Amino acid sequence: MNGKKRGQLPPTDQDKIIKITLASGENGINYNFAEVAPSSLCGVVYADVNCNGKPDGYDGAIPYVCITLKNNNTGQTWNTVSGIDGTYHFDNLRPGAYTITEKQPDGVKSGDVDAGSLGGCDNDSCNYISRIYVCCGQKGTGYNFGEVPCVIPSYTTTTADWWKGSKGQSLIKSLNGGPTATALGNWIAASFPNLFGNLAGKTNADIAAYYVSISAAPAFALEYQFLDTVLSIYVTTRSLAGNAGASYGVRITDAGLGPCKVTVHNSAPAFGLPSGATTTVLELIRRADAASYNGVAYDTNHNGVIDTSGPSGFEKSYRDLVYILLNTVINL
Ligand SMILES: [Ca+2]
Ligand SMILES: [Ca+2]
Ligand SMILES: [Ca+2]
Ligand SMILES: [Ca+2]
Repeated sequence: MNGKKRGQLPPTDQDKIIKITLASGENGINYNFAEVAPSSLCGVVYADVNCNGKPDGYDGAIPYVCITLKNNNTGQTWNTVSGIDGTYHFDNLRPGAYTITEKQPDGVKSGDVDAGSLGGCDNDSCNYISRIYVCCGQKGTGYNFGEVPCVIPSYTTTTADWWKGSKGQSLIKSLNGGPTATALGNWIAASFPNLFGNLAGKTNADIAAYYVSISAAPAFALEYQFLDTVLSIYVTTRSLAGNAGASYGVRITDAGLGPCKVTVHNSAPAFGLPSGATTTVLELIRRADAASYNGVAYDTNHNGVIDTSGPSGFEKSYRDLVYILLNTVINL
C-alpha cells in the first residue's frame, strides 16, 4: 500500500494473510497465493532373501514397519507404516530437503538402505536416507529399506492343531480386546481376500469356531493349513496382536513370522517359483492367495471344483505339494 507492505503471514497457516489495514480510498495490490504441484516419496521395506541389496527375485515384503519423514527446512515430521506388500509412501509434499528414517523392526537384521530416484545419502547402519532434495511436482521412488530375514524360529507352544486346543482357542478370543473384536478377521480378509475374504467383519469368537469347523472338514485340509499359518503370522507380529501370545509361550517380534525365510523344495511350481527357491512365509501365502478363488485354494479356473484332469488338472497336485510344505516346514 503506497509502496509499503501491509499485512502479516501467520506462522502456522500458509493459506492466509492477516492484519491488512485499509484506509478509505486505498487500493491494495499483490496479495498473491502461489500454489505448487505436490511431490511425493515412496519405497518398500523388504526381506532381502537373496542378499543382493535390492528388492527383486522372491524377496518378500515386510509390512507394519514405522517410517518417518522429516522436512529438514521446517522440522515438520510425518509417520506412516509399510503396507501388506511392504510399500510406503508420503504424498502432497512441498519442495524441500527431506530425511526418511526407518524404525528398525526386531525379528529381522538390518540390511541395505537405498536412496531412490531423486538421490540422497543412505546410511545402512542407521536406517535413514538424508539430503533428499525434492522439487515441485517430483515423485521420488525406490527409497528402500532391505532387511535380512531370519530362519523360522522354533516356538515352544504351537504344534499342529494347537489352535484347536483350549490355549489356542482362548488366545484367539483374547486378541485386540476380546471375543467380539473384529481386527483379526478384517486383517485376514484384507490380506488374503481370495482364501479368507469370508472372514471380514467376523469376531474373534467366530474365527475360533471357524478354525475348529474347518479343521474337521477333509475337503478343506489345505485351507486349514493356511489358516493355521496366517494365525501364526498374526500373533507373532507385535503391531498386529501386541504381546497377547507371550503368556502362551509365543515368540513375538516386530516383524513376526511373515518375513522368515522358507525354502519351497518340491512345492515350487505351486507358488510359481523355480525348484528349491527360497522366499518368505508371507510371500508364500500371498502367492497362494493369488492362485485361489472364493475360499478354495488353487481353484485356478474358478469352477468351484478341485480339478484332477484337463488343463487345470494340476490343481489337486499343487494342493498336495503345498499341504506337505506347510505341514512339515511351517507348522510351529
Ligand atoms: Ca534382493
Ligand atoms: Ca533396517
Ligand atoms: Ca545402501
Ligand atoms: Ca477348479
